Amino acid sequence: MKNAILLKQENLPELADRLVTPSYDRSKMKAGIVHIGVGGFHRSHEAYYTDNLMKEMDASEWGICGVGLREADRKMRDILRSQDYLYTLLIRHPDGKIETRIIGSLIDFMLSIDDPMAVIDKMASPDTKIVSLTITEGGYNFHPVTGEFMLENPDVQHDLVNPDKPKQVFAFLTAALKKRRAAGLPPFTVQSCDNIQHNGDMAKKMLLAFAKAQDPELAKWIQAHVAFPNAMVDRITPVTTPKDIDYLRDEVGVIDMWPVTCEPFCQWVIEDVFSNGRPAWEKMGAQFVADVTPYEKMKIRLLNAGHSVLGLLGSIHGHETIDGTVRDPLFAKYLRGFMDIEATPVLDQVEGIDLTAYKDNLIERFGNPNIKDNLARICLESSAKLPKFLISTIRENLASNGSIAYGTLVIAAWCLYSDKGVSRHGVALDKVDAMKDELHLAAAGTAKDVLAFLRLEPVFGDLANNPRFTTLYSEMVQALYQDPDISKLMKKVLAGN
Ligand code: CS2
Repeated sequence: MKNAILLKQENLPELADRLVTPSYDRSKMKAGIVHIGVGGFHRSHEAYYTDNLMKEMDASEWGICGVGLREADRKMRDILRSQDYLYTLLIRHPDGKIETRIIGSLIDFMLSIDDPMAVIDKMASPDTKIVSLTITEGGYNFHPVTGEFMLENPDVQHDLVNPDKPKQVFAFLTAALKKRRAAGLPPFTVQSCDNIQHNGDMAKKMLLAFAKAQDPELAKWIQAHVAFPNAMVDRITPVTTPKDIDYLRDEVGVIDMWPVTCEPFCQWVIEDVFSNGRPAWEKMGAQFVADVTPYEKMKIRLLNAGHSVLGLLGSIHGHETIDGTVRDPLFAKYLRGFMDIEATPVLDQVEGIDLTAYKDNLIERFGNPNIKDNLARICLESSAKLPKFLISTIRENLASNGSIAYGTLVIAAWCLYSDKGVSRHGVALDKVDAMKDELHLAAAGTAKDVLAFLRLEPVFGDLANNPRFTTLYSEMVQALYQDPDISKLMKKVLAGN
């Protein structure tokens, strides 16, 4: 292999012989989008669609300025800055083919902790037309049971009295919208790209709650003028590994310190309501629809919940990746049973979508042997994910007298996972969760009180009071504590249906 070349703007002409590079003039680009939360997913999805568009037509007003709100974002900022905000996307196909392309749509990156005012000014700039978000399910600061904004959060309390030095996202949006209104500028659109049903409505509710507490007049203006399109986003994007970096250096000849790997599949369904214009993403395959509800529910209750089913059961069993787990026939059968018997009956019909084909395709996507999606990534922040992905399905089945066994076993496995934190072989599991301590404490009470885990009201609400659920859960959790070989219980669930 020829000498590897550093990923930088000035090296793009030379790199063009080795991989696909941005063919457009990056020097002319302005940041029409400010994006909060630049992780792998933003870089494989929104930034990818936008890069595609830039290749196709003049979309220079839609460059992206990334924003990080946490100290943990510094490394990404430093690496991207040193690479002129360029990075490589490795699209790994199931047959082993790897497409490599350099994405050029990201043109800047700011860290709010270094200079919060600069971030507010950027959002308030006339160039900015959209502020998009991937702040994770937990980032919206809503109470998991009541769904209300949690004003008592210490960061929120801080932000209410420090509007010029905010910490959390809703204070930045509020401060920037205030400036725009004062300057007579149209508001930007707030575009959520997180896996939450009605993510736009959720962003709106949270922002209005904060703005109302800080400036009720402004809240009214936001309510009347700011658009919050709901959207369904989809592309499986595992955590970048050193192997990705080595592959690019050794096989492709580009030195990129933080590339992104993803699957070929990509989907974005968006409601077409924008307050200040939008890129023509539909030219690149995004679907603009009047109502995204059925699409988002289908995706969250099948794909994300399917991930959680494999993630928690697979971790306890000693599997490591999604593809490895779904290739185990027992797990594949269980996943399909969960999807067909528990998730599908509570879904709405999606016009033009064949749910059977969608599920077949999901199982194929999960099985892509070149996407090594670690179960640890799937299980992280389960306390924010499961209420949305899985517990809602259990709840709806309880209401309609539908089957709950598949989902209930996942909750029992989550209890064991939170309590013991090891697979059945005794290998430690990597637990990352904002509620890690509460989860552990609650789960550890199981020996004395079999429903102890369910008493974690912010996660389970009143499920502990539902006799049909608690009877089954108690049986399962007791059996699992006696013998952590989850496959036995999985077989039992399968046999019962
Ligand atoms: C995963 C998602 O976070 C999770 O548990 O299910 O990150 C999933 O990979 C994406 O939503 C795919 O679009």
